[in-house]
Amino acid sequence: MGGSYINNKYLIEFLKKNNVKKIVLSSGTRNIPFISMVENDSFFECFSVVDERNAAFFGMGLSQESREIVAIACTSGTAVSNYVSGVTEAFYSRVPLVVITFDRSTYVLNQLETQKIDQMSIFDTITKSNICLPVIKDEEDIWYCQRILNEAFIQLNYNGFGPIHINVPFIGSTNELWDDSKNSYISNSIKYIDMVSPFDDFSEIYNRLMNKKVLILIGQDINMSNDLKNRLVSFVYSHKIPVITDNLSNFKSKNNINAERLFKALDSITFENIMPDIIITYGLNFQERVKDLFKSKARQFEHWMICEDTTIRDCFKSLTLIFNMKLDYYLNKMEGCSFKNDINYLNKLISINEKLYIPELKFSNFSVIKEFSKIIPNNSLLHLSILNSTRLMQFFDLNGSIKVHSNVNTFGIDGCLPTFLGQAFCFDGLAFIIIGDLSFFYGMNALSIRHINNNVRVLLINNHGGAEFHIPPSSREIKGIDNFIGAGHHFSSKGWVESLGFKYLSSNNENDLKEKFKPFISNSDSPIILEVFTDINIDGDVTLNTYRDLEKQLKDILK
Ligand SMILES: Cc1ncc(C[n+]2csc(CCOP(=O)(O)OP(=O)(O)O)c2C)c(N)n1
Repeated sequence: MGGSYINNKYLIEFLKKNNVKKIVLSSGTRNIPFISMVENDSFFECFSVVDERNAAFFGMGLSQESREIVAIACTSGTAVSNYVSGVTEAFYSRVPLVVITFDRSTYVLNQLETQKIDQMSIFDTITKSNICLPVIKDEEDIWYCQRILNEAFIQLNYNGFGPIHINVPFIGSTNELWDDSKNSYISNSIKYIDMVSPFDDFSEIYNRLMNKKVLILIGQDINMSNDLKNRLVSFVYSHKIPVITDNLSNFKSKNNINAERLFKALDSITFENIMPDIIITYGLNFQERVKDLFKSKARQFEHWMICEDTTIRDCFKSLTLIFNMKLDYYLNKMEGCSFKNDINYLNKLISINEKLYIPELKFSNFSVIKEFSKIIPNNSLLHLSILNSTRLMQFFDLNGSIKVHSNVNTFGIDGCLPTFLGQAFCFDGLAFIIIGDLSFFYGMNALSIRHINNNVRVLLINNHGGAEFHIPPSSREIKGIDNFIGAGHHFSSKGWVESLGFKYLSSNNENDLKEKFKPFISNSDSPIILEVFTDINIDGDVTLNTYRDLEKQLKDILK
């Protein structure tokens, strides 16, 4: 089977795995590889219907009476258009059809190629999933192809039945079909993703956990009730599971491991010391470095995700199981499970976590955030703006009563200030934002919103540019970094914020800052901004040196 046809091969494996035996085939060229494969495979029962309009209705009838999922497959062009009436009826009749359309290369749309139309837009409103397989050229294509096949087949019979559409571009010559030298990607195993619902029997899950090293990772979450938090704490204690978290997880337990300190200290070799067999994730986004390191070991562990919707988020390229349920259902279902993690694994991670520390820091954005992390009052709200404000605060463990937000999902510097002001308006207590100067000046118009209460506190770290771009060594190599990349400037917020009735405080050194923090964290009859000036190059150096220090600390700990 030639390289261009590997997507066909994967598609056929997914048909088999989902027990799709009946296939209605309509004659054509682009589907020759597929037809050759299925007609010579005894698993399939093939039907020939030349007219695609009849083929779709015929397939629907087969499915309705046999109660099986049925596939229909045709060539490109108006052959596909003729499927529309049958697939529309199947959609509204909730019949599980796998609609397979073969296609020319997606690059040649509108290029005067015969039998080439836009096949993806045709089924938008009448299928539960509408995917176009890649032509396989490398490992990334293999991962993507299998991921979207998993996505589509899960939709086929999840949350009600209905058709799915799979478009398969065909590139190359049919002669390659018999050319064994093009077999290079076939050896790759197929990775299926199982979806488990609260109604399923969990005994198989219990078995899969036995004798495995398990880690839990909690991503961004601001909605977990205290009751649920307590139940999750009991769960991780009784099963002896370490929990990787950051401040945005808004979850505390004695098994917590600080993601930022640990993962900044790890590299892909030292990571092997702590790699689990199974990582269970819950919540929204995770820190970048966590994703990078897990991806670097893709498929050497299993990723199980607890998640209320059916979107496949294969962020470590290792997803094998989705618990499609709320966290409390998951905890209920796990009540009968006697699994216990290797206690040495838990202890090792806790001990590393206790030993890693942030060294003494020169006055910089990092040191300002470190000092602030020590004094932020309990029961406050804290919004961390993109980028260093979020990243640097993650090195410090905040008190569990502080509610921590950040727009880390779209990661824009545009919305930090107005999002925070909305949150502060609804929050009963002091509300803080830590924000960089570019993010601040981007959103400063938001400060003129009339709905700002006296609980608002803005900690503006002004290093006159994007410190992100000043972390060496890249910053040293890029000439003129301040012109456009780091967008250097000499602005201050003073005039603007005072004109709006804010109390303005400023500082540029450690001792003075300690003094300024006192009114900043106290009640006041106006909102307050504290603008702290740091040096952007020192900020970059301090950040890099801290990363290097953590890496060294970890190597010493692991010796
Ligand atoms: C809307 C938007 N535009 C551009 C970016 C790219 N970007 C990421 S970080 C950053 C600089 C942020 O600088 P600043 O707010 O001063 O924070 P610092 O890195 O100095 O802490 C930029 C421009 C983005 N994330 N969002």
